[in-house]
Amino acid sequence: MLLECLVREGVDCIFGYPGGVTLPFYDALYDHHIKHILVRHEQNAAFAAQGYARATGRTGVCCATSGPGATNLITGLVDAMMDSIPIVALTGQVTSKLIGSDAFQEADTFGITRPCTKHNFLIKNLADLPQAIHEAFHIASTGRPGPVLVDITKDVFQGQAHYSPVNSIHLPGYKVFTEGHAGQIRRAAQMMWEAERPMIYAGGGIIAAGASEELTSLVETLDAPTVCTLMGLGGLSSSHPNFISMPGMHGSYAANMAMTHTDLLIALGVRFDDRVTGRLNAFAPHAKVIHVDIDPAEIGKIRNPELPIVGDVKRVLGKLNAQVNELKESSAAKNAEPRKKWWAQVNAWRDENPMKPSFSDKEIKPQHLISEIDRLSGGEAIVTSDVGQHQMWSAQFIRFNHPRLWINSGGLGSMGFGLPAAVGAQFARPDKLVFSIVGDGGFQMSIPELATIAKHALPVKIVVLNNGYLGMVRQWQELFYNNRLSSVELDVFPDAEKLAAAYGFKGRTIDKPSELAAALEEAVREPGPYLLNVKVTPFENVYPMVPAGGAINEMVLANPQPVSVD
Ligand SMILES: Cc1ncc(C[n+]2csc(CCOP(=O)(O)OP(=O)(O)O)c2C)c(N)n1
Repeated sequence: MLLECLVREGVDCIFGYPGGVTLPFYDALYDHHIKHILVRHEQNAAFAAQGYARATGRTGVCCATSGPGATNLITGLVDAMMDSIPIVALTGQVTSKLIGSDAFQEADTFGITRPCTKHNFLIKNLADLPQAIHEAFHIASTGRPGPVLVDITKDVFQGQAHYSPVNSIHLPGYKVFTEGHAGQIRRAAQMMWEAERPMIYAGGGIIAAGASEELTSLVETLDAPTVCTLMGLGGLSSSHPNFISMPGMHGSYAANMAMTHTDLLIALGVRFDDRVTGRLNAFAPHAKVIHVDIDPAEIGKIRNPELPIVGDVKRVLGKLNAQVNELKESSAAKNAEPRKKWWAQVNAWRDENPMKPSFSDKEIKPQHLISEIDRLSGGEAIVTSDVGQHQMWSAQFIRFNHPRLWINSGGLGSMGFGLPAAVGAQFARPDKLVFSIVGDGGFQMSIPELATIAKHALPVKIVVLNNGYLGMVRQWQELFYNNRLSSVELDVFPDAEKLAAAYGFKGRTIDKPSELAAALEEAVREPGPYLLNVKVTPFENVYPMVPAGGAINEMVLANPQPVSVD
């Protein structure tokens, strides 16, 4: 019955790990056409399900047994919650009569996951199962997407019943406002033409709603400079002339200066994250704010907008574009002159401090590595990253010409995300070139998934940006803790060639700039997986950088002083 529900929800694969309580489910999976991908740790099942969901927009599914299996999922659930990613997690629970008796492998999964899921269910009666599963998929994928967990007791797993179709879903307490208020949309269009220095701040909501086309149309009609957040990269093509890169802590100079000087911030599917705003009382101080979001709880959470619009950003933008176009003829000329000046100023900021990778002919600069990956991708490859310096350099220097190419853990910043996310993304998009860019720290958190990659011969190109340190933490220790490098050195790292060979695929370590291009090309040419360990300059910092608590226009643009480490 459970599998029939999943089939009807369009599920084609599940990432999971079995155990005692879920044995009956795994028995049913034995000869079922839904693929089960055996990962090597439940956390990675949740990350792989996310990789699948982030690459496609479809709901990813993961599965774990009771107790430790379920608790191992938690980081992946919180991660999906923070980034609004639709996944359904199925967990086993002890027999309903034993709940509360400290039975073997009992954990209060329902209680534990309450704050880290959009919704969760505990199913103790077989008859409730189909309704709950269909509701879970509905809740995960509608409104603001997110993780939903269904905890199923062993007696329910052992039960037998025929599936009777669930024809309707009634959730009286769950309301999704998609359309946006017509009057507010009209007012927003007027404000957009009244502004002298408008700019668009586009986030992960654009990707979730599939609103890239509508966004691009607004950008072009208004001819506004546009930033995409870490979660929104690819929402507007990075190659678009109006794209002025990412804002925030490691955002571009032009993006942060424009945010500081705009008089109308058009915030679309964003949540004013602290990594974007910096010190709040200095954030966009001259701007009126239009905030479009599907989640009413986001409106005014961090910044009170002058004009809120609650709705699906795709639907709202569709209507807004019509209004903006309608008003264009009567309004566009009015502020043409100040808008021209605004663009001249934005372009001057771009020229003043462009995002430029560094190169050296002695050692491989991390930015050089990332820009070589960008060259091979041409804005078209899927790139999953882990968390740290390599993630920021990837966001700065890799172009994403479409949505759903850039897959990273934005809100939670979970190390260990990159590799399992690549597993999910490559399963979902076998046609795509998938790079997994990981640090030497995060890679060692997810090494077990090399087995999953090998088992399925997934042609993921794993690139370790190996700086010998927990680079991002080392950077903070250097800049804010007097360069006292405490517990950040990673001086033991496996031989990449031997490690890959142990799993049955190819790998290699390089450390010379002259080897870089050819080594990456070789990795891409290889039909199977490839592990490329790239030894880069150890003490490179990510810039620009807004120090924690600083205003975003107070960026540090380069190393303040030479670094000495003894
Ligand atoms: C699970 C987890 N633990 C700790 C951290 C804190 N943290 C953020 S970045 C970072 C360093 C990452 O080092 P590495 O993977 O080598 O990447 P690099 O910064 O060198 O590119 C750490 C420890 C985290 N984000 N996630």
